[in-house]
Amino acid sequence: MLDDQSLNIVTGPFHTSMERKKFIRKVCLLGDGGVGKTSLVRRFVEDSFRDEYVVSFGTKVSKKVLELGDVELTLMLWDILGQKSDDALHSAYYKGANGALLVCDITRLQTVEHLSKWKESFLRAAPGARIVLVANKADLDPKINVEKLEAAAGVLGGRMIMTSAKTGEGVEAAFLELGKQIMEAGK
Ligand code: G3D
Ligand code: MG
Repeated sequence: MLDDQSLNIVTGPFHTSMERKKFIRKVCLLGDGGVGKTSLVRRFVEDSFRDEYVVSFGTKVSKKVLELGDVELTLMLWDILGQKSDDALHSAYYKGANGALLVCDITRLQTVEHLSKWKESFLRAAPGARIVLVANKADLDPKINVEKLEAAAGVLGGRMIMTSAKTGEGVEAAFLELGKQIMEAGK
């Protein structure tokens, strides 16, 4: 089958620009207060962060464009400023979400224990959304052993991506993984 690229070759140099398919998807940041959600978004979005956000009702929305092969994927990143997984208002923010980063902090066991609650309430409002698990603050001494993290990840049905919003380790990889999963799910 001919794809866009092979068509360009057939039709010669006058049609060399690759047609990009554009998508916009909504992503939520989930996890206890202080795990590093806002810091991860800031690290990922970098300099455009200051220009591209809207604050309303305790939610900050920033934008990041990913290039995934011939797909241009715009992620709208919803950073909910509330701190508790059982906050009834959250479900309104989750509606229409295509994915979430589910974030814990490797220096606080409680934040790992609360992940399933965040996941449940999110999926109730956004069934079918994709979730990527993130263990943040990898630059600090872990207070949770690897086995415990792996066990938690197993229960939640994925693997944890270690990140540090401080050094940047794993941050791009985590958002990229989510972007890919969202595009896969949409096929
Ligand atoms: P939240 O949005 O999930 O509530 P924040 O979390 O992004 O506000 O981060 C909470 C605190 O953790 C902040 O410190 C922030 O600098 C710190 N933090 C976030 N990510 C990392 C990380 O990867 N490594 C380290 N060492 N610290 C991190 P303050 O002192 O401002 O409260
Ligand atoms: Mg925050």
